[in-house]
Amino acid sequence: MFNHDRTRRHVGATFTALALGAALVLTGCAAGGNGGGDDAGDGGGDANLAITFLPKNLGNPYFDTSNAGGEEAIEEFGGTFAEVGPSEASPTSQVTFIQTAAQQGVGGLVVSANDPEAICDALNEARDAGVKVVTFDSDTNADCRDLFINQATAEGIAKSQIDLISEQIGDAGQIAILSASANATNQNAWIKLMEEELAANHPNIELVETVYGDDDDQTSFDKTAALLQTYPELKGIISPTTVGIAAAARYLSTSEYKGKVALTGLGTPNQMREYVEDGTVTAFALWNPADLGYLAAYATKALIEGEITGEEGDSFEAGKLGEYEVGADGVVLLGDPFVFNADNIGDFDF
Ligand code: RAM
Repeated sequence: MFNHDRTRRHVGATFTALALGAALVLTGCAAGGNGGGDDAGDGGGDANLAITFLPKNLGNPYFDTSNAGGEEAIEEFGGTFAEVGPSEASPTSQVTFIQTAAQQGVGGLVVSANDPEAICDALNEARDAGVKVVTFDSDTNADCRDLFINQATAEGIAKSQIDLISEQIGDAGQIAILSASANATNQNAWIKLMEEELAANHPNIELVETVYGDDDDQTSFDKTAALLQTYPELKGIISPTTVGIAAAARYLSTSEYKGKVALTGLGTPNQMREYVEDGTVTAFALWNPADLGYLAAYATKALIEGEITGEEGDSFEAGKLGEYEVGADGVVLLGDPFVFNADNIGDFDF
């Protein structure tokens, strides 16, 4: 499912995106001026193709990669890319960034939400001011955005997580979940479905606790240590966050639990490679974050240019990814989750 050449290029693009995003913020150019129409290049007549990406927080390689995909798309269609974001993934930390982008007159905002409700007023004010709002990765309530670009179905993600841990612990014993922030829309949806999948099909697996590392490396590391101390019988940990799984793997890899307590979840190949190679982790899943950002950018363009309104059945072209259709509740689906293991991890570089 991955285009290897493209994912390789994105690693280089990641640094470019960060540097460019920082430069735009520092010079106050993120919005492309009043309305930004002049900056839209040849991408659609008078359309304001100044598009700002707002991740849950900065400094997470997952979002570096997804936003580099967005930047690639925006360059293709002649818009202006910017990235801004808070240092902490807390419920309201994105509000001021949304307000600033709206004041600057961007044409579109692409947001991964830390909370389904907390940024809604700010997003709707931006929409009232003419900004198209697309959530990606982690949604808000559906009435605060025009579209949600979903990486994979929540059911598919939840099932892949439970299948992986169940294979790794022989379908029996205690497990825990190390999540991102407590309000994260995406992780909470996946966790709820994981609980349902456990109840329906895995009677011998007991979920003892879900803890929150806030998508912060040190907090996630400390929560892993605490879990292992609290539950001496623990057989496995699922961490459905790229920050959490990498921190948990780092803890396990030098501990007495390495190879004894299973760890799976959602991770990036580059962050997990050493832990797959040293035997701490056998398999984990993800989608292609660069494609997610790329698709979100093209969807935003289609909204800005009035090609779609976000109605079910609307369809649009997403460059090299081809044509996509809007489903129920304004959701566009990227594809299926993908499982990484020792046999294939060498093929990926993001
Ligand atoms: C982290 C973030 C993101 C999530 C991935 C799997 O990077 O929480 O929202 O989709 O993990």
